[in-house]
Amino acid sequence: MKLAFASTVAAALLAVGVTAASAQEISSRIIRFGFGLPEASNQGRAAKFFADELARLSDGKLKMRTFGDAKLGSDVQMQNALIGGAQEMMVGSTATLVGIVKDFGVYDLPFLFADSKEADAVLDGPFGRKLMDKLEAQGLVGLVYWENGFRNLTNSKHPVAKMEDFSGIKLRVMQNPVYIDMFNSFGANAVPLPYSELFSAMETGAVDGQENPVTTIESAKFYEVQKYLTITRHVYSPWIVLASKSWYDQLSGDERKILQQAAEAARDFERKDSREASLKAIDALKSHGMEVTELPPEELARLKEKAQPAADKFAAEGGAEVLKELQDAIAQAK
Ligand code: TK8
Repeated sequence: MKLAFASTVAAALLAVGVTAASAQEISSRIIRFGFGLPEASNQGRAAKFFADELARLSDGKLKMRTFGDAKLGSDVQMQNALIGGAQEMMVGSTATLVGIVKDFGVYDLPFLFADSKEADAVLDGPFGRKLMDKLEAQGLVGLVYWENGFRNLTNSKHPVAKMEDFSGIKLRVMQNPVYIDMFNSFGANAVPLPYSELFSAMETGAVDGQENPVTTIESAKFYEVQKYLTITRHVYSPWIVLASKSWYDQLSGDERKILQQAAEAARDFERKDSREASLKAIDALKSHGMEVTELPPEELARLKEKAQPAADKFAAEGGAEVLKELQDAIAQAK
């Protein structure tokens, strides 16, 4: 009798335990998560980590399907698909958000962040959150920032060792006025293009060069079509993980919590992985035949000076306040 009672109690407790877990409101959902880089890249590895983490935290109910290589479209196309509710999630550049929230151009002003420690503090702090929150009125929800990284220049024409060497280079830039102004001021001929069209543009000679972090130059095999790499570190570029607001609004509180938790875990994984990869990338690029030029500090200073009008223009066209806020946040992070 006693034994039977004890096992009934045990069973009841077990049942309570089971109910507590399933009392979490989590529906079975498929989440399409798009990005531009290959699966075998820092972006692809973190996407996979994100999907696995989401499955683990939701007992397999939140099923994230990852689509690399811009299979769901370019960054701009995906942003619009999210706004329209045709796609659930993506990770992509903040730079191409300027058409939606102009203030996002602030991250693209050159030579702002000294290192990734400063970037992490600012992006994960109140400044980064406040800027993200401006997306909501436009139909997007920002979850976290990942690291794209410090951008460097490549081209197929000649080594770039000083400002004058930019002249005559047709250079693909992101679809963002700060980049266009900045590289034109260096003397290049800036051509805005979606990332998804970049490789073939370099292959066919439609453009001579581009600028991206060394991790991307390696994983996207730009060394097959670009001979010269110059370490400029002109901009620290974040990636942003976005959700469709119309989709996100349908999620329960528990689902949102899990989504945020998984996105943050993936962010931490991604930053560590990207930083490790970027330490090895330059040697890998050399072994693929790229010629690497370091820009001396005085040339970097000249670039910085030349880029000032691009920053002034951003400030003059409504960006003064957000720029000041970012500069203050960086000063605090130092
Ligand atoms: C990938 C892009 C890429 C970015 C660019 O979709 O466009 O050059 O650096 O990472 O977001």
